[in-house]
Amino acid sequence: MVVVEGPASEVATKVFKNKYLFKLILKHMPIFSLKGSKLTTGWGVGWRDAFILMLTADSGSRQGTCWSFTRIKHLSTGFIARFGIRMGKNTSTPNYSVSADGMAFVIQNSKYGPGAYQTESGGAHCGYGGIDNSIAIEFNTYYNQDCNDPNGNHISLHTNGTQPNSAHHDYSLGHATPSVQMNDYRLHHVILTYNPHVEGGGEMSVNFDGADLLKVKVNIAELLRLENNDEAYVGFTAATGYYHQEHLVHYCIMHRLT
Ligand SMILES: [Ca+2]
Repeated sequence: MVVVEGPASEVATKVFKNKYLFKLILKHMPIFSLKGSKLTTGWGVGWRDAFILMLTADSGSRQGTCWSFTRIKHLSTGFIARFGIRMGKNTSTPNYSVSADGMAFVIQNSKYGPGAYQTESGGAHCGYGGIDNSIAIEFNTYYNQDCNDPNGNHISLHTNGTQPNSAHHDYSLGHATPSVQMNDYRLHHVILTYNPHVEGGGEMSVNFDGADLLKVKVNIAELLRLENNDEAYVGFTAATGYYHQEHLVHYCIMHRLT
């Protein structure tokens, strides 16, 4: 795998080889950016240096969520979300076996709205377990046997339709393992693309540090109960348990696809 360092825009350009198309997409105003979001719950959730979102500190039994202020429109016609995440411990001698649990990018139209948070206990659910009517793309950095995790370093797309979501892999539509340890406390660039216009009814794909890792057949408008068949809250969740680490989001920008 090629690890792409550098500004997010350069990473994105490498993903979207059709530069004309990419420019066309970016001409629209973003439908969501991290700065327009709202912290809703959790202990120690806050902004570091005014613009980096800290979902959990390096402390045990924490969970953090952050949602858009309002429901985001233009989801059902496709979107591109670009975000930078950093997980791990601020140490030069990392011990991944005691660095947990992971975070998720979540789209939800829960009955609790922007008050939705993890109702499952423990860090294993990455802050989204129990949120109804949601889809989560988790960046899971700890092996939990009881969740049937494939390993301690995987990206997985989880949903239970309109019912409460779960980090158990019975609810995974697909997973992949990056070649780098995700919680190495370095900034990693993610591009999540949702395109409902492909054959078969829709596709979500995850590019991690410039490498296409995961592609899953899914149609969110059919799977979830979206407001006006189109709108939902978007944001991030994270959790720690007995073991812990920092979970940070450096940036997030979403554009509509069409
Ligand atoms: Ca786990």
